[in-house]
Amino acid sequence: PLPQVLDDPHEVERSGQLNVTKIAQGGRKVRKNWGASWVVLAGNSLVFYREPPLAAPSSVWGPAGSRPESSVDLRGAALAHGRHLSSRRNVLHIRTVPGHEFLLQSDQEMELKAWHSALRAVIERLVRR
Ligand code: I3S
Repeated sequence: PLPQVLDDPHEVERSGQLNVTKIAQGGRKVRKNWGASWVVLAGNSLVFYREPPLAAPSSVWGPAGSRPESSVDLRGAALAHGRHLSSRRNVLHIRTVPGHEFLLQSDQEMELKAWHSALRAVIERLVRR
């Protein structure tokens, strides 16, 4: 039989540390508050954790018992470069259907490009469903 993960709608597409700030909530601009988060892209969600997982790859959902700080539904989300929205380099801008907007940033260009591709692929796949 195929490994179960291939069938799992919550298969983790990507996870890693990024600098994150919310810039709008429900269409209303909010003050930036950049901070490092452990970010997990899985299923139709982007999930933010305060801390990276402690050790095992099986704990990509965060340390045992840890709850995400927040989570957004990527169905219908818009993804764009965020360079016009920040002085930082390598910035992505995500706007969700309910009007929550986030910037994701990494000092490592390749890392941010990989996130861009992974997010674009997931968002496109969700559109086709
Ligand atoms: O888009 P802004 O307003 O230029 O963003 C900067 C400010 O939010 C600033 O905070 P306060 O003005 O609230 O003190 C942040 O410290 C900066 O990091 C923000 O700009 P960057 O370019 O880092 O996204």
